Amino acid sequence: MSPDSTPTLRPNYDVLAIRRDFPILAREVFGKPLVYLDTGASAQKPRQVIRAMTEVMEETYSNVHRGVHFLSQACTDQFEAARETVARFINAPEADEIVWTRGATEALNLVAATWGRANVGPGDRIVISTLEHHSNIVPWQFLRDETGAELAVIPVDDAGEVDLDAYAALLGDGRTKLVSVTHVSNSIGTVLPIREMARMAHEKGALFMVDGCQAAPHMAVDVQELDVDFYCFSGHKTYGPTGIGALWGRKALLDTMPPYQGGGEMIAHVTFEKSTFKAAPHKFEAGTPAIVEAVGLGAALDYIEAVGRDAILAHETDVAEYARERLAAVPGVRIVGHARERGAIVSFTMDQAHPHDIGTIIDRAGVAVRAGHHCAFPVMERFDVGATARASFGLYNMKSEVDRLVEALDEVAEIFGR
Ligand code: 7TS
Repeated sequence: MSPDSTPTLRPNYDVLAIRRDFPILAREVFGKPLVYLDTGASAQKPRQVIRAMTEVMEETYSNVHRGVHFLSQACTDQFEAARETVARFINAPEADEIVWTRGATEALNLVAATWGRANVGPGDRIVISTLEHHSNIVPWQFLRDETGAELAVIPVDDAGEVDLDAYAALLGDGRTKLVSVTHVSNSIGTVLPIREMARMAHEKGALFMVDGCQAAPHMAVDVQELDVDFYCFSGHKTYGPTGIGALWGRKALLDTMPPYQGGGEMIAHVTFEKSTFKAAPHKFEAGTPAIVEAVGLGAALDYIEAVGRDAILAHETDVAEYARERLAAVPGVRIVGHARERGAIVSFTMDQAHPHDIGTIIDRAGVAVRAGHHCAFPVMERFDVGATARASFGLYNMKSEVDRLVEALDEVAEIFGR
């Protein structure tokens, strides 16, 4: 089959117009047009986000929630409007259920530290999966070590799908207090059956948290339809800035959770004897927040919605599936992860070369992929690879860029000998 390297131009999906919104995509690397296939690590930023952040700093910037003056009010309105945008983006019932965090990592740590310490004790169990990023492993290890709880792991099969029978068995005895899993695996692309898994957890009285880092930028997320209890994601992976992310939690849960950090913004009243705290979400947001970044994230989510999440998913799936097909045909390439439901991530190894060598050589051809363990050591161990090369796709990628990747891999094969 001759590869079709033309961009996927659907009636409502003009990838070339989208690319023009991302200034960095026009640059060259080592004299070659940049092919950015590392959106899973961090997404590039459209002008709309850059402009929204610049405008805040040029026109309305001030600290939020503190001043009576014009700018403080204006900036607070923008900051809180961004919270509403996040709520709408994941269909949260109320904007007050959105807690600003630095990213998914902080959101996971927040839930482990506040909900966890208040609700988990010896003999209780937290369940995660083999597919987790380290940020959905380590905070639960802290909690386990502090409380004497057990941390159990749902295994995955050779395709990279979670073993639902093993999961059911882990839930069986009713000791599981919380299940926390990724929506989409960052290392091998598996999409987890969140709705089904949340239903199973709830039937056994456990809460359900989702790390939505690799899902929020790529597919429609509806926390009410998924019927989960906590959901989090990072701004920088959703075409927004670094330093900002969001945690959604059911109001009834957030209301009963103790604060995370102490400081300004989160208190109702302070004396040296005792402090009282604001209601959620503010009790979890000590200190001056990432104001400009929150507004930037709001602009990024508006951008994603304007392109259309169903259209993005269809486009990215098309490009990623094309990549799987073309990579599988490269001699010596082994794709890791073959789940039936998969996101826009393709992880692979090559007989001839270490992933770091692959990444370094193709970088010279302008192609940026990530090489390493992807902060998911247990996945590497499960699939018996030390590392993989990973191409991860965003709404701006094209099939012609996959062709560039494959051409660059030919060069790797030449250097290392077939
Ligand atoms: N969870 C998942 C599923 C992730 O992919 C990442 C980052 C995180 C959590 C942590 O996000 P942060 O924004 O708080 O750092 N993943 C990756 C990656 O795949 N390559 O670089 C970072």
